[in-house]
Amino acid sequence: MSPATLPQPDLQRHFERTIERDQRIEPRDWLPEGYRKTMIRMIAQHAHSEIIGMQPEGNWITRAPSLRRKAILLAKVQDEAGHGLYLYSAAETLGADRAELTEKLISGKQKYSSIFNYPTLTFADVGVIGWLVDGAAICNQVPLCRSSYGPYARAMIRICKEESFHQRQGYELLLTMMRGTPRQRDMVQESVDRWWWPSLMMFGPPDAESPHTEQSMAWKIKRHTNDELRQRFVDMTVPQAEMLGVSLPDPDLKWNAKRGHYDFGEIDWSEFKQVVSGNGPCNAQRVAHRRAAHTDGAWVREAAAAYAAKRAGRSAA
Ligand code: FAQ
Repeated sequence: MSPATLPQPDLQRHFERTIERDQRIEPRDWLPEGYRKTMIRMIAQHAHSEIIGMQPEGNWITRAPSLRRKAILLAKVQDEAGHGLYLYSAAETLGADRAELTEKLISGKQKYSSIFNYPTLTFADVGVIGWLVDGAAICNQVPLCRSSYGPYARAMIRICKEESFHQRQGYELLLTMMRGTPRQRDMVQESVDRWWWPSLMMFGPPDAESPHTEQSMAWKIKRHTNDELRQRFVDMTVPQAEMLGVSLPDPDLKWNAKRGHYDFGEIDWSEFKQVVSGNGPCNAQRVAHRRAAHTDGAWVREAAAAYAAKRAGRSAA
């Protein structure tokens, strides 16, 4: 009997066995409603983050200090659009409608990453986003290449390869600035001071306050908890900061030989809650910009739909 024709309890067992054996759940497989909802929420939030995430860096495209930096930045921002598109497609395999997901983003009903609600005040922010924000994204997303939902895991492989390039371009930009004038070095340090704590918040609330982690770990959607990944990011980043010659703005940051990890200070979770609930420095601006772009692009969607209908009519004839 093929899995598709099994009775309900057997379908549930088949789903659980697929997870236990570390095999992938594919779009045509039966899956519990909770799993579908969780995957759509997580993939949509991720897609929205990539799309909204184009704005902070996009702010510097016209003012990049050289043609080379402009070309690199343009390519990076275009990659982010591409990531958004793969991810919306992955959400569609679960029955989500892309137009509805966009509607939820621009009406504030669905979240995107807190990090993109902070302003990019100097060109050093472009480097620091590459180093810290893409660095945190990689740390979070490499394990998601083994996520149990096939289309998401496969999208993540390509996304991670591109994020690694993004991270290196950011680090290279900062290394160049750190070899420059004292003013350039100060600019890098000031930017690191602003982005460090928000980068740690990207991993989500502490495990004890994360409503979804336990179930998502059981379903092997998430492979590590928020706190595990945050610790991994800190451990990975401290030596990179030393190499760069910048300090991280945390007086409690120190190596703990007993734990084999860096200890770090308390994150300001009240700031995180404010940003996630729409009251960060740029939330209103980011969503308004996305809403305006969506409205301005209506004619393109209409033209594309009319063209597709015409072609479909022609091939039917
Ligand atoms: N910001 O129970 P948990 C990027 C929400 S892509 C806003 O821990 P979960 C690339 C969470 O959705 C960055 N909301 O949830 C780039 C949930 O909301 P709900 C995005 C957050 O899902 C780089 C509630 O809090 N990456 O950066 C945040 O198990 C440079 C409770 O949280 C992904 O989306 C947050 N930081 O774990 C682009 C990766 N954290 O719906 C441009 C995939 C949590 O219950 C430039 N996602 N929330 O009200 C994940 O790994 C997970 O969804 C987590 C959250 C870890 C983000």
